[in-house]
Amino acid sequence: MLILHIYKEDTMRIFVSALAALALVSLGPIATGAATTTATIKLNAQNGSGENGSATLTDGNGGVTVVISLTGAPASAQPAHIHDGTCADLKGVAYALKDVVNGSSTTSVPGTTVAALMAKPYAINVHESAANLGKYVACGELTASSSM
Ligand SMILES: [Cu+2]
Repeated sequence: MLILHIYKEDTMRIFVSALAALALVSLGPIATGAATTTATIKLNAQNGSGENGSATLTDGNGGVTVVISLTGAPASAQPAHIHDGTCADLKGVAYALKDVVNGSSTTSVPGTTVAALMAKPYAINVHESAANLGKYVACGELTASSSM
C-alpha cells in the first residue's frame, strides 16, 4: 500500500514537470515571433543645410513605417523620398515619403519590409522645398554601414 502511494506521487510529480516543460517550449516561439524588425540610419546634412538626423524603419501592418527626425530643419515643408541608388549617385524615386515639417515625417510604406529595403541600394533624401527640389538638404543610405 505504501509503495503504491509513493509510486503515484512520483508519477504525478513527473507529469507536472512535463507540463511545465511543455509550457516553456510553447512560449518560446510566441515570444520571438512577435519581435519587430527595425533599422535606424543616419541622415547627413548636404549643401550647407545644417540638417542632420536619422530615419527609423520598422516592420508592421503589412509594410514599413518610416520616421524621419532632423535637427536644424525649418517649419516649412521639405519633400522626402526613398530613392534608388546612393547619396552620391541618386536615381529615381522608389517610394514617396510624407514631407518633413519641423524636422519630422512619418510615413507608412505598404508592401515591403525593412529587410527588403536594406538589401537594395536605396537612399532617403530630403529636398529643400517643393519649389527647389534640386537642392538636397539631407541624405542617408539604407545599408548596414549607415546604421546607427
Ligand atoms: Cu527625393
